[in-house]
Amino acid sequence: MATGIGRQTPCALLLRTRPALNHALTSLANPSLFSARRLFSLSFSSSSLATNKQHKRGPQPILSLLEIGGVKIGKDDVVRENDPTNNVTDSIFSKIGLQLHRRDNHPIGILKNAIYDYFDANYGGKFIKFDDICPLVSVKENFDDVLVPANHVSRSYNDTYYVDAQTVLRCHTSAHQAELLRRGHSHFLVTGDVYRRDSIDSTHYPVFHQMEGVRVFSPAEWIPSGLDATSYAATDLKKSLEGLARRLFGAVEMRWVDTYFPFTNPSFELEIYFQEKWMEVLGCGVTEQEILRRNGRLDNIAWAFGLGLERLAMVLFEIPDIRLFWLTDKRFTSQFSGGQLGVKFNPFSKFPPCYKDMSFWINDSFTENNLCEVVRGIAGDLVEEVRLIDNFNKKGMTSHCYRIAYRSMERSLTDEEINELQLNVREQVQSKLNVVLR
Ligand code: FA5
Ligand code: MG
Repeated sequence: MATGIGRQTPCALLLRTRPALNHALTSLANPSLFSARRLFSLSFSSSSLATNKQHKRGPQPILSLLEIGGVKIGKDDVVRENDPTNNVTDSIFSKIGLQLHRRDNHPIGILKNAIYDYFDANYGGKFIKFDDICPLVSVKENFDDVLVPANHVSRSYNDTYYVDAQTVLRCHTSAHQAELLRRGHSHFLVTGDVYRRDSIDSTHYPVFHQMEGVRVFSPAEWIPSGLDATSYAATDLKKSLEGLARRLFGAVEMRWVDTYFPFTNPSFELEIYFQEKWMEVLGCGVTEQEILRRNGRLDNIAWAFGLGLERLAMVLFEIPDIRLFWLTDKRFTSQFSGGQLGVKFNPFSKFPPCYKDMSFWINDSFTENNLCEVVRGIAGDLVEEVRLIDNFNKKGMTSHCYRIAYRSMERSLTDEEINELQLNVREQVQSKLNVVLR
């Protein structure tokens, strides 16, 4: 199950980490065990200000040295196999710098531009846009600055990709809220790639894209309304996001759900009915006063939201599986072009899935995210879903049975190929997760 940034599971932090990383976590109390180096100067380059320039970018080769938003990133700095403070994998590194949101002919880029247009039209161009801020951020920026409690599950090595004990691949664009508020911005949008260790299914992927929106109000704005500041901001927030949803989707079934985020109160999620289920597409709320106070906005009130761009694009373009966004296959990419919102994805013939079940006795450190990381490490995007289908206890031991669905987006898989993948998965699940296969 995905936990997300909002929900708090008590005591989950230390219990749900992979064995090799338990050491890192228990050692966190002793900073001298770590080279406390900060790898990256987290500067905002002037090019992080998005312009309306049309970028024409094709698929890019995987490089071992990247430059994003003026920050240089070497592969060896981000992926270090034998360092227990690091849990970034090669496949995650291969996604850094691809910036699907900056490709004007990609569904994610098309959607970003449509949302820009909505805010420009409704707020007279007041919202400043950032879409090239480096995804490597400090633990402080990702968590502390937005009041994520010290024991919140999202801080665990099980949920977040750590580059070292002080640096993570941002797990949400909220990591940039505090800095931008401090810089005096009152209306801003931040779009970027975000990274999470998560479950595997058609709406979850370990790298996805979010757009953060923040609007700060001064007392002169809410006082005439007769509403208290919080109700004023909450009403404006919902109105703004409902307007956006109507603009993008026209008539679509949606509902507001009350939720919890450490950085907003009240907090809400918007869900849209898609593929016969309610799908959560965004989180939002009225910014905690403490965040405004710390960043020099004592007398103000603000709202903030974080949109899941893949989820919205799935609804908009009728894209049934989140893995499709990463295809460089022309049969996918040629279907979309800049500014065209009305296009519906036309699936190239649907290839059959193949299901493989595996049962094992788990241990205390077993987590589904760790299992998914192992499966993805072997099968990559050929894995469509990893689902717990049976769970029982016997003599103090717990058995899990997972069903893995393999399916290529581009071609038919052979039995031989799948059997080999599954054999590898069984071996590595046993050796890396220390579970006992049944
Ligand atoms: C957040 O990330 C908050 N930072 C959002 C926010 C910002 C709330 C500002 C309040 C104020 P959450 O973990 O729910 O919240 O993620 C936000 C959205 O990202 C989700 O609604 C969903 O659309 C999308 N999302 C989350 N996990 C995944 C995933 N693994 N794959 C694809 N999309 C995801
Ligand atoms: Mg959520």
